[in-house]
Amino acid sequence: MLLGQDDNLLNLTSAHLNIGLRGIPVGTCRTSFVTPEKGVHYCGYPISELADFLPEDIVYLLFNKELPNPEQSKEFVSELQSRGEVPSEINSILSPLPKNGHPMDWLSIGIHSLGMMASNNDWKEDALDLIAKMPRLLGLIFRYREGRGENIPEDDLSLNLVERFTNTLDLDNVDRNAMNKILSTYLVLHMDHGGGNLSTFAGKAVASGHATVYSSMAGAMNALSGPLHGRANQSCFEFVKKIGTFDPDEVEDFVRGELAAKRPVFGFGHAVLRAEDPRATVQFALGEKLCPDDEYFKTIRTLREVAPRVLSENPKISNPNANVDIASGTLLNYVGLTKPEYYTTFFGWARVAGIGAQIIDERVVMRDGKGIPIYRPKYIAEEQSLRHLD
Ligand code: CMX
Repeated sequence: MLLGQDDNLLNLTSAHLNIGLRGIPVGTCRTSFVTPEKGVHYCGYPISELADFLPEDIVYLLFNKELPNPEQSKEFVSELQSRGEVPSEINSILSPLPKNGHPMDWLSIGIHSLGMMASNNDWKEDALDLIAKMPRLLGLIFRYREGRGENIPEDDLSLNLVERFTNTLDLDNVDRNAMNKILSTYLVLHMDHGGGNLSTFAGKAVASGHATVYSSMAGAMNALSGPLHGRANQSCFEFVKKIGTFDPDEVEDFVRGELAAKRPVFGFGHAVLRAEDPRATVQFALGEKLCPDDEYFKTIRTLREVAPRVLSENPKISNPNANVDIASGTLLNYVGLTKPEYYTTFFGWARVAGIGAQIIDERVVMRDGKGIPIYRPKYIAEEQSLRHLD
């Protein structure tokens, strides 16, 4: 495969340094790729074709590179159920954690702790076990962090992944079916996004030193927690709440005001996509069915009309269209998951599947099963660091 013209593979110059490896090929990805027009594809399927599948089926796809038939799907749901038990010791680890700590920090600690208790030191076993344990772990994190550590329902291992989370959460006055549907779609849409996004790359890099899947995934979650990465979905819903109107003229004034103040218009723009993210399109369609009259949904519906037009006025902005984060917070809020600081944990929950599958590919499939060596990119010494050399 031709990657460049010289024997360094690329015509690298100093312009390629200190830019976060942007555009520099590192490896191949077997689970997903992103195109400018259709966004992410999982194992060749555009995401818009997968949105209504059960999350378990998409985990199967990412691990096996093909969709399961109905029998395989049933078997895989049972397999994950059989791996789902979370050791009870996790309760005494989570319960004293600082309640004002960010939920992503709780998630990282939770995953690391599970690893100390449950790792088999086997890439695939650990990845599947962690996927199976995530709903209970996340449910417990919500409960302890909210001070609801009493009377937690037993983990019902006959349920599917999403149902096990909402069963542990056990919120009053919510439509559990609507919550399950929104979460299922959310998980499917967020499971994977190519090989080079920061959290996936970080997780694979940690795994390349043969840390366990749990340690690697805790590292990936730390990477995901940053406001420039996964935490954008939290910021996006906070932004929508701040707008406080769905009147097109007022929304336009708000957008222009944000741009004038040099603040981002959240929910719009993308590094790779050059059209509306199909994951946004799917979520808008869901919202039109579920909550067309919700005040925040009305705001994002207006934003979707107004913001691309205003952003297009700036030729520097490569994609003025809606991205995945525009609608997810509004939908989660509508079904009763009202606190934006938790939204990145759902992103993390989903990504455990994609990152887990990619870790397995890099550890035991690629290079005829030999795996990728430990990551060791090259850094060039700067003048200052050479100062004491003769
Ligand atoms: N609001 C304001 N300015 C924006 C913008 C937006 N929505 N989208 C792009 N720009 C600006 C960039 O900040 C950049 O400005 P500078 O040249 O001053 O640095 C310029 O337009 C060109 O940017 P770009 O090449 O079009 O896009 P980038 O790859 O640099 O940035 C992204 C992509 C997502 C960070 C950016 O569009 C943004 O900040 N969006 C708002 C935040 C957001 O919704 N993030 C969630 C992303 C979801 C996802 O990645 O899937």
